[in-house]
Amino acid sequence: MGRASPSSPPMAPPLLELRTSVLAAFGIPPKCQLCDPKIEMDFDLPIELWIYRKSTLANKMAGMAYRTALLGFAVALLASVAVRYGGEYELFAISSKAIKIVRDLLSLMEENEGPTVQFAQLNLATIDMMNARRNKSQAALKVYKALSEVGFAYIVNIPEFEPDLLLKHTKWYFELPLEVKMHMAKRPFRQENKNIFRGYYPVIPGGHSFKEALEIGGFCEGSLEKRNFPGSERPFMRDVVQEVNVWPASGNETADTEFKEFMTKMYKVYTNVAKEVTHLMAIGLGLDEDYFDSLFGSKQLSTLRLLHYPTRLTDPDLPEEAKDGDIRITTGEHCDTSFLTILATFRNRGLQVKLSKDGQWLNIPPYNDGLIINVGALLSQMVDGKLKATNHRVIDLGNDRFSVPLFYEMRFDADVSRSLSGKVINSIYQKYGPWMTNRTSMFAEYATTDFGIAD
Ligand SMILES: O=C(O)CCC(=O)C(=O)O
Repeated sequence: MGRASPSSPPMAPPLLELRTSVLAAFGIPPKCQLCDPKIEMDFDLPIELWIYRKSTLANKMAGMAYRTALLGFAVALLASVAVRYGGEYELFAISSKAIKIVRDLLSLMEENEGPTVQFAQLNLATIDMMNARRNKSQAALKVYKALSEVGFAYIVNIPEFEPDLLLKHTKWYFELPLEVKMHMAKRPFRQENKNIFRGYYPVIPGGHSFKEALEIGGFCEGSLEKRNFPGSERPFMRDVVQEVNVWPASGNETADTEFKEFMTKMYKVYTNVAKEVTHLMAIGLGLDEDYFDSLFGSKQLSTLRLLHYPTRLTDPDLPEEAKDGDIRITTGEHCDTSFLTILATFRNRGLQVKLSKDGQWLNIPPYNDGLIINVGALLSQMVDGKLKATNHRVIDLGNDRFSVPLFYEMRFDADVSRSLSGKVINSIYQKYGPWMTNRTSMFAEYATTDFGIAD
């Protein structure tokens, strides 16, 4: 399987050499990719990365020494590069590369807690969105190949995607007092609240899933009042899953408004990316580009989920199911249930995939400026297994971790009963709404949710 050139502009050769020698000094293999994952799938997996260090005093002191040395080194580097290259553009470009290297090294140094374990790294295919907009058929082949062989790929070069702002707003939200977040909690977590499907859920202790989240949908205006099913106190399922969003009231109105506007925009950016990828995938499957469009539309049930995983280093209730030898798990092995997932992991490591049932866990390197896509089990079934819903999990590296997936989900009435070839794949829950609520109830966060009565 060949490799193509990196998707981001090549690093200036002196810097590349410098980075290699700095990494070598820390005992990190020279081929490791801290900021520029190479494109194309690569199945010989030569790269061992992610070094988990024991939490010893010596390690912490060494970490501080590294940081100090690296910062001094960065200043010296910038000065020497300025003298060597001159010219404003080069200075700017090279400085930002240098800062990126130092930042990546610093974040690696911060992962200084936990056991010493190494996993191989899986290089995913990289789909360049701007190129795909110009040349759909070529990108469609690449999407099809990646999703049929691995089930995961990166989408990069998306001008509308703003990862740094997304991370800033996500962190702002999770740093709010628990009381403010609980005010927006879904009803199973705060009985007096009216929101059931959208809103906040706190960390649930004692399981393999260890994260707090805010879930945002596409229904922005309206009230949280629901119709009751005739003769019953229970609401209609349709109203529950088409519920309006709830937003923070932090006491800082400007920040609240900025958050709401930004996340509303991100929901649109993510769902547009999902739609574009679905078009490429349809072409790759030999279908019309808009083949799947009628399943979605303005009433789609897609969920943008902001996630914060606190470290489990100090988790007093770490259960057996959250341990894999010395590894601490924050999301257990699963494949996504629905259609397509679009995921930002920023600069956070921790996502791993398993390409076969008995295979090894492989690290998916983060790609801050891009989004990861992966296939859900329902999509895989709908296309007669031509696309792969790959199992994955998230492990704890001793730091707080943030990520933002969007689960691209159909409208309530979308027919999910048959596959492309006409095979019956869902005989009991033929519409997406009831199918989705049934599946979702299997996850700990939804186990006690009453989704109401299907109409
Ligand atoms: O946080 C991540 O990187 C992955 C999240 C995930 O697997 C999920 O929410 O299904």
